[in-house]
Amino acid sequence: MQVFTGVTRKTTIAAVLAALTLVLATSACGGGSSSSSGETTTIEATTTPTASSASGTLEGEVGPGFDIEVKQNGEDAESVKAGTYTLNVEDKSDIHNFHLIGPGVDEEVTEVSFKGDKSVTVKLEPGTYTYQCDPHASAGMKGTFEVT
Ligand SMILES: [Cu+2]
Repeated sequence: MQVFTGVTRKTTIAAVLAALTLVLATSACGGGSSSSSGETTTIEATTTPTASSASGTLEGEVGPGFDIEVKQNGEDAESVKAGTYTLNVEDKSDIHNFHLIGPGVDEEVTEVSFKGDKSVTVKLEPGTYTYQCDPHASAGMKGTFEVT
């Protein structure tokens, strides 16, 4: 390329065209190779969940017998990452309620007389959370899980 730039000034159109052709060829070639490496960064809009705070779903169930439980991914919730969760409660009895108590949360999701499904959003912070049926908590109708 340097050789041509020196010459172009006093050369014929043909030579200039030849030089241009060469420049085009070179730039095309260079463009081709640079496109693989220096290609404009296509920012992919992949929604990466923020690693700092988890989110997800917890399943609560109370009744029809004297049972109460909270599950995550189909297993008894024992250790849950801090974050915002949708808590789906299935209350199968009108003699029990579902009450979640812990750091920042004191939520009676279903009342004793209520029977059916209810969903709430809860923000869980590190600590111990207790879920219980209030009328029968003293009889052991309760459980806990840790939020880390
Ligand atoms: Cu109960």
